[in-house]
Amino acid sequence: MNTTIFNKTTGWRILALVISLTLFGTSTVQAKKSSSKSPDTESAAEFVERIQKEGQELAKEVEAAYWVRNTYITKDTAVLAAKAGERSLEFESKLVNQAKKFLGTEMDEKTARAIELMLRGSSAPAPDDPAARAELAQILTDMEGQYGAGKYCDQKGENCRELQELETVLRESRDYDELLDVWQGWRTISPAYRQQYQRFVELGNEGSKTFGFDNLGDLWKAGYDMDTQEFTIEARRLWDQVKPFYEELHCHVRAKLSEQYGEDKVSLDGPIPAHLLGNMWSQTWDNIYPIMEPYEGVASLDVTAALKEQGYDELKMTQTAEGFFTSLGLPDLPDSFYENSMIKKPADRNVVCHASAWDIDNGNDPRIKQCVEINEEQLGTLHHELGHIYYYLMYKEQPSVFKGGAHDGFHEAIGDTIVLSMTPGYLKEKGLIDEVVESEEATINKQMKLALEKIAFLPFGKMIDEWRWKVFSGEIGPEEYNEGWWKLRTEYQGIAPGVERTEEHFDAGAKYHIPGNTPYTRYFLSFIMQFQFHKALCDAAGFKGPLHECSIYGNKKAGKKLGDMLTMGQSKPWPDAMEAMTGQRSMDASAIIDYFAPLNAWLKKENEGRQCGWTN
Ligand code: X8Z
Ligand code: ZN
Repeated sequence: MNTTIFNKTTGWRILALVISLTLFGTSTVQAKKSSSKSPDTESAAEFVERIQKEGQELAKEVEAAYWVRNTYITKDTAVLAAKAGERSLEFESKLVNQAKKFLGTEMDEKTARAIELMLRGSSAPAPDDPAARAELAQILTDMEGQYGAGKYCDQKGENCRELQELETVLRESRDYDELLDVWQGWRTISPAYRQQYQRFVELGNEGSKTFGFDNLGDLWKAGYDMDTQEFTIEARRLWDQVKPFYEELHCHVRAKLSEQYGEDKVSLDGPIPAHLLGNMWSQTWDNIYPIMEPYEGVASLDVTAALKEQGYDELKMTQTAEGFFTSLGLPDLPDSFYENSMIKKPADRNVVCHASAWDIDNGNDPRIKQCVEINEEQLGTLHHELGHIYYYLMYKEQPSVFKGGAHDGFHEAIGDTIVLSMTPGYLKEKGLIDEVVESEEATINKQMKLALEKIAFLPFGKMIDEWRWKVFSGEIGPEEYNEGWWKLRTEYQGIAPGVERTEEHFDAGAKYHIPGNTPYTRYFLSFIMQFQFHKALCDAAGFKGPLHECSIYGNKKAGKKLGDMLTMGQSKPWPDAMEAMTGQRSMDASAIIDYFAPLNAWLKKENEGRQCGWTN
């Protein structure tokens, strides 16, 4: 998401580079030699100008190829996308070699920032070699396509089901064996590209070395305006802030699931079977809220039922999300958004259904791609995607090198911040619930539902890249991908597979962002920062009560604060954007902890006498 040429929120963006900031930070860029001309006599500023122009030209072709590939998976679109990817990688290699020549030369601050950004942000750098570039582009195209077209069929190869159908079972069924069957079933799609992933790691690591990094993990960590070591410590600090609360939630959920499925299936001191949490990857648990509901029937918040009853379709869902943003004083979406987006799953072809937002034609043709279903979760995802779109629209006038989130976690946090304002009061106004019940019990119910989404996610958000960082550094070798994966799943999330897993499997690969090669720490950061942002916007709106009751819907002051931050793009280091929005210069989990204070206290009481925690 950071840099220049091609922007989409998930997937294997390859046109941007990362070089360690410790090596090539602004001050180094500005220091030393007094000449601002490269050996070719082009000044740094002229170089930046030229590259952005060239990049925009190339982007037209690349964007078109990727969009078609993602919305129409065939052998032919694979050829087009892989070719486009190859050309991007070639451009990237050229760009980096040229940009490096300016390091250590004198230049103005803006140009220095631009060059710094050009030299960081790639999620898949290729070795500087045409054959390796072609191979890398091919592998990435193939893996994403295989995931997108993945299906679980019966033993005769019939009755095939796609991911969304399997997810519905995970969401709705309470039958242990049926759940386990679809859970295993989806994981039959990924062993096919385990070898390719291994090769991708080799190529990506080699590419990272060309740019001054030991491995791809270090390169990814360099996107945060701080030293890579410092970033690792920072992420760990945030996790430590929220971990005790997660453990309380885990303890309670395990006890309830044990009541539901029996102690023989869910032991009271071990990890929770991964297929019982209502989600294919156990990443959010709000689908099992009905089992967890603290006070039965109090202030029922069945938004899904209301959406269905009221005949919401894909368009109305999208317009509802847009309506929140415009209520803040942000602009209407351009007509082209509705003309060109894909919001409905096509019946006749394979597409990559995993939702994403695309900044096509420099902010002039922003689009989303989402196989919208009519339920509450998808309404949330639409707000999430529009958060990306509004970022694109607001930083549209920035030079293309500054188009990007302050860091990638910022980009992920915008839409989710808005969703935190979808309070019972807001839902009532939209006719999606009948009445707002105000009581302590209602508060606990609502917080439980949200915690099952937001708190349950945190260790998952953290462990995915923990696994990749280890894979990239070689600490987890190719022969132990699955063992390493489950070790981290158990350590962080306290979950375990309900059936034996071996190195024949490739369970990491059954999560989109692995074959799609999208870094994941951004979501961990986002889930923490969105509460920080929510608090700041509620302050701007002059809200005085407890944070979980605040909605900024319709508040122009909050909208201005948000809009101003979005407009900055990545023109400044992220602490500046954070300060503009919150007055703080660092990421901080206090807001998410404060927000959930009532539930935290309730859980502690519930867990009295229970043995919490698990052993690996
Ligand atoms: O991938 C996404 C978005 C697109 S950027 C739909 N998310 C993560 C996921 O689905 O795993 C949003 C939350 C986490
Ligand atoms: Zn996103």
